[in-house]
Amino acid sequence: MLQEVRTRPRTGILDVKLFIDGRYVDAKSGKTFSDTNPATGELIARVAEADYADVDLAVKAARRAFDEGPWPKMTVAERSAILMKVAAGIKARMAELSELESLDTGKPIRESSHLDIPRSAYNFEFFAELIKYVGTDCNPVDDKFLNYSLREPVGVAGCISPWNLPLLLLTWKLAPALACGNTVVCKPAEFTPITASFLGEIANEAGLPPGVLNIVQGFGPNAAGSAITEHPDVDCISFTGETTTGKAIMKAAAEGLKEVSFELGGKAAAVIFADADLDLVVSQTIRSTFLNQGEVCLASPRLLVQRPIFDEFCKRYQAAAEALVFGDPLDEATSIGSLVDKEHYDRVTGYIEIAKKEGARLLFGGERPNLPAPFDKGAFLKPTAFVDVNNQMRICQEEVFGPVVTIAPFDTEDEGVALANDVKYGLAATIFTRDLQRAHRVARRIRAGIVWVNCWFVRDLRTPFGGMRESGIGREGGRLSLEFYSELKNICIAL
Ligand code: NAD
Ligand code: 6OD
Repeated sequence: MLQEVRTRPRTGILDVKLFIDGRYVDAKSGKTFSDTNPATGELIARVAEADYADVDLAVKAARRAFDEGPWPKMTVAERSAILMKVAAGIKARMAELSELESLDTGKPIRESSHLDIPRSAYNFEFFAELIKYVGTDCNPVDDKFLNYSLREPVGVAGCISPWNLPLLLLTWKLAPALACGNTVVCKPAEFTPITASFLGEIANEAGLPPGVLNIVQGFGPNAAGSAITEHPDVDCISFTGETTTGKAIMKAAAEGLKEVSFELGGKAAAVIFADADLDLVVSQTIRSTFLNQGEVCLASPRLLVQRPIFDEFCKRYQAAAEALVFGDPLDEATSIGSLVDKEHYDRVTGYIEIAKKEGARLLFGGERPNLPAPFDKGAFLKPTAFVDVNNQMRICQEEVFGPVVTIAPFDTEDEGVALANDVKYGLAATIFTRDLQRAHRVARRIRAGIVWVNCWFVRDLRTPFGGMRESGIGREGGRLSLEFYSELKNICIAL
């Protein structure tokens, strides 16, 4: 089976197929698309390109596995044990998957091997464990009637994920969906198809019945993505990606009144008060702006700094940003890698030009780093910061999704909060202060689903995760994920 999926990294071009009904298959049309390493521009994989016909096969397989197969009927303990084996299968391939995730995205290996792949395994462990402890209510009316409720799987879940944390964000959906007893048709992003394709062989080894997990590769609009969202036999849709895509998917889902869970774009602020610990602020904002090349929905590309420390912050932040190490993403010493793709690089650098035209002043960055071949052809971009901005500029309002930030001063707490809230997004925010009362006060006033105080991207999978306003619909995490992927049914018994 292994040979069908791909050859080994750096020994040839990978052959990524679709995984339908427990088997690796080509697209019915025979079409493939190219997947390149963005750090070098080299071709790394030929990927089977699914369209409506392939998605229909995948949905039929998932439907059959749900209606006739053992998966939804298994005991929770049996399902949990299989999902634990999936986690073990990911862990057993930790080095290989980390390397492939870095090759596919351009991210440093130290991130894929410490964040992406370990978290992907943990997503399965966490939900395999959690599902064992959820129960439902019983409401006895009197001695004549008894109500009890059951949580049942929704059916076939459609899961569509983006390219920035490919396996992490896909498994964040798959693990709870499967734990609840659903079957799944999923589609990874077209820029990053590789690591997801391994889940097929891992699932087979773990004993997941055929048809329970189906992986289609391909594009979004009018292609594999739309085919999932429009398919009448897909019962719910979990999507992570851009806000505009979320709007298109919502329209498609409305036709079948499918439930949706959306984790969408962000434009978070870090609100930095003058009393904050500046060493901590610099180390955390360097992470929150340049981790994963700034390609993180939770990133805080709007740095709002109280005026007394503005100049000092800018100086120290610039020094720390310029100390980040570019290089081969597979080198442990590399701390900032390549953007995901040349097309995305053009989009991000386009925003740098827009910001200049709008009158923002470039403080640092804005160009490619000098790198030796073959990385001279990669989509690398230096950490970039603009000052002298006003909040109506596009660079302050639109999601750039790259290592490009704005730094703006504020005077009062009210002003800091107003600036933080003055965007259409509401995913995350970070507050830096030593004043406990202010921290609580400001956290409550910020319109975002996730607020970190004196830290960033600290995750506990039990906590609610999701965005307000144009950053999403619904919350996932812990029991909330299990609620999305299940239907509550009440049964009333006359005694
Ligand atoms: P994207 O919306 O372009 O694509 C995401 C996925 O949707 C891909 O698999 C794509 O093929 C598919 N798709 C695109 N159009 C579709 C359509 N019409 N119907 C069905 N599927 C479709 O997003 P991206 O560029 O891959 O990812 C970056 C975006 O994701 C950013 O906006 C980022 O903020 C967001 N994101 C959000 C979170 C979160 O938790 N809120 C997490 C990660 C990324
Ligand atoms: O940690 C998570 O569960 C999560 N969904 C992270 C999203 C990061 C966005 O880029």
